[in-house]
Amino acid sequence: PKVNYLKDYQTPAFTVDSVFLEFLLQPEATQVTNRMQIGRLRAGDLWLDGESLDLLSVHLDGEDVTSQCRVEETGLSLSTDKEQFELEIVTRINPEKNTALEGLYRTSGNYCTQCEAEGFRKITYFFDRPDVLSVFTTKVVADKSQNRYLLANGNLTESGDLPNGQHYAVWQDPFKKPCYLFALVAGNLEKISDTFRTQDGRDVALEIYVEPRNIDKCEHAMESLKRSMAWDESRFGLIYDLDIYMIVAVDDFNMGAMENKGLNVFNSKFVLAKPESATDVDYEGIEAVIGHEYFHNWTGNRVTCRDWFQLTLKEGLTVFRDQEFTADMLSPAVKRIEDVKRLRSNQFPEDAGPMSHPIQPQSYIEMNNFYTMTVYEKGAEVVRLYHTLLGEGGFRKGMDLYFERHDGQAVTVQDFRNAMADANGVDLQQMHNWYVQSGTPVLKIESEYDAQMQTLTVNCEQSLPETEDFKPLLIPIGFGMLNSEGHSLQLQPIESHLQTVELRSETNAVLKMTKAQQQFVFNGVQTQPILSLLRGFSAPVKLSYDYSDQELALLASADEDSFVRWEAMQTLLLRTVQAKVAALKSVEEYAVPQLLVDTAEKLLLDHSLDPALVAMSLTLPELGYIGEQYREVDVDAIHQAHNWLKNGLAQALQDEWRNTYLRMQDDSEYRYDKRQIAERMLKNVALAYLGCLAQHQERVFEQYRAQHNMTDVLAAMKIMLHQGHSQTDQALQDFYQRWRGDNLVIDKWFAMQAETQNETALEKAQSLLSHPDFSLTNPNRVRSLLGVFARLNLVGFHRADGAGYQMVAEQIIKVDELNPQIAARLLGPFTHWKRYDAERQKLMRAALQRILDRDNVSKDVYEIASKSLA
Ligand code: B3K
Ligand code: ZN
Repeated sequence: PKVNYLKDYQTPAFTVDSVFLEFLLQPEATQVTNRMQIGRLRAGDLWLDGESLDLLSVHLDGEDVTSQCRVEETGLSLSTDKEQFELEIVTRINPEKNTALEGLYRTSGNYCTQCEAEGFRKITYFFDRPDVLSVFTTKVVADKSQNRYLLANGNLTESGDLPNGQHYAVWQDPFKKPCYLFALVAGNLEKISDTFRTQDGRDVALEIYVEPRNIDKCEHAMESLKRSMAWDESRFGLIYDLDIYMIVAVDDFNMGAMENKGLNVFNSKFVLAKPESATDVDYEGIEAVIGHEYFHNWTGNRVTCRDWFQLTLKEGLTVFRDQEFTADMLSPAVKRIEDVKRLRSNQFPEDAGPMSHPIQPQSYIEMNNFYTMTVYEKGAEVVRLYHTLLGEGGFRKGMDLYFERHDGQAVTVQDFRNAMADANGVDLQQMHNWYVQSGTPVLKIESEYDAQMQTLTVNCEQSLPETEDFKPLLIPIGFGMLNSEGHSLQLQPIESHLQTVELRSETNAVLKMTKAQQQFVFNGVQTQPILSLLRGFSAPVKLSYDYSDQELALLASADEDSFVRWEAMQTLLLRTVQAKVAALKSVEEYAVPQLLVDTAEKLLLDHSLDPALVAMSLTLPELGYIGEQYREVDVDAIHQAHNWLKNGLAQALQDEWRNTYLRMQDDSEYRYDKRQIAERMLKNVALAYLGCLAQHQERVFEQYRAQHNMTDVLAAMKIMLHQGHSQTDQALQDFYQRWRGDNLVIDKWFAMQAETQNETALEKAQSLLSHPDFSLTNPNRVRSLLGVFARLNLVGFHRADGAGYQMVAEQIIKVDELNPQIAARLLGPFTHWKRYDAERQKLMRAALQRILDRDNVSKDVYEIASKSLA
């Protein structure tokens, strides 16, 4: 397959000043007429991208030139030397047979589209690249009884009935856009409506379209949309631009959602919610994704990407914006920790594996493979660096200048950086190194205290382990010092360091590291201090600093930065698991350290703390994250040590867990608010520990039976499954009967079973494959069973005999025939084969080879499998 390189970028040879599209919708034979007004910028033939299209006719300024076109598998070319012309192309496509869910497809009998990244070429021949921007008019014609609503981008300008039970609608989008933002939806949906009054006094119609059975689950999405619009106005001064904003929820969708101009299409998982059927995590996800897609209207749509290598320009920035939105809606401290966890357990491994790439990749075979944690989440961390370095005011100035310069354009990450730099009169050239180097930087810190001079010297060293010729990064290091009582010390950098140490308050600083090695010195330090490092997780790096357990215990209970407190407690827990893993391999005895128990107890007894922070601090690190700490992952030992520590803490703090559980009980009606979420979180962490103890089993089942809300129900179910409680099967059956027919809840039913790690995990997953509700064509269902099993069920997937690998590989091959994007995603866990023992390596490689060695392997799967084996 062909490799695309950033270095080969060329500006477009033609402009499309306007395009008129007409769709005659038929499930198996939709006719698309595409009339473009084209202008020439450079000499040469005309090349239009197109895939899997039936070409019916081509007219150039009214003349039939169909027979002069050269049609290839990936597009069509035509010789002409005209400067300005009209080209009309008629093609036929089959939405019903489109199981790849890219281009125009059917879901539950409705029509919808997904064009990003390069799906528009499956609808018609076009310049399918983000730097060709055009004004779109879309006419949709369809059977009226089957398609009550006909939707496309922009404003509705005309509609009416036609003979033979047909009707039509014409939509006009006044804003120039690339074709990846095109959307069309038709079907028998129902909608809820609302309005939003903008800062400048315009009323925008808001509409959410869903399948009729879901109409009672849209309210939270609508409220989230209004909050997003208000937030973007107040935080960034960004106002919505069309008269209408539509969201459509569909059950079959490859990702979370899509920011098509004025007509977002969503995976129903990120729209539908009611307390009985959605968890706090679902509610937060909906608010975040609704926000994310809405924020794209400015960062992505009004200012778009020049080419796909710039993807992080819109995604990193928009993720940063949605993170800030959620932080403002809920709790900044909690949100920051959630994001760090996500980054570490998903992006760090990607950065360390065979698919490792910089946030600005330099080449791709299939662009869809680069919608990654690196481009999104690490990209957002890099945007956060500007924010940390420039401050909220400086960042805002940069954003303002970015829009002033580039509204209506397709630009690059350099353009963004230049706006940030110019608006603040600073040099940000060094930030470039974050865009072009892959891998997670290691930040090694050592400190020296001189009691005589009362100085503290902080020695910092950065490196990128896998990169030769590494170029130093600009790393802001959040910093503070504590005395042995846990009080913050005043910070006095020495005179010559005033440039590189930026004081944010008397006790809080940012050390600006620009060199491979750098020293920061503080005066007037009267006692040996305890360092608080990387406050707020101020950069996406791995910190190495030799803390004693006592220092960590102190930070966990006293630091002023909640990230550092959480991190210190997590490190203590991690160290304990690691010590147990080592002990399991020797004859040594090892007991849960008293210091750990005492620190945990302190947190549980300090009622002034945010319950969410206590809950997150006392949750054991995930198995995957623990595995990350080892060169060779011993799945069984880690699993065993993890369970051992959980049981140990359950025993040691029995009374505190019970008291906490009771203290966090709340029988009032479910609300999605900060306090309730935090209390449920801590309550369910306490219940998970209690669930380890036989005498508290009944409590878990009680919580299930109460059916108070899905957060509590699901927490109880997972504990029962994990502990193998005697009521588990009864609860599973009851859960299924209650919710059969509600796809999103049945997804949870599959996922919680797929996740449960025990000796029969694989057999369980296998039996679920033949459950009547399992389907290989629905991405959510595939992810719930196969995605969860391969990614989270380490015990089942990595079974020593290779049966786990074999089962997943077989399914990936089947999925690849239907939906290559989803198949490629499922490969993720296989790509980390180097981290396992020799025998497992062999088995994992064999599975990859089998997936790769097929005549009809998709380029999506080919790219990932071949790079992993190389
Ligand atoms: N921009 C889309 C993702 C498109 C993925 C294409 N395979 C959703 C988002 O990031 O908002
Ligand atoms: Zn996005």
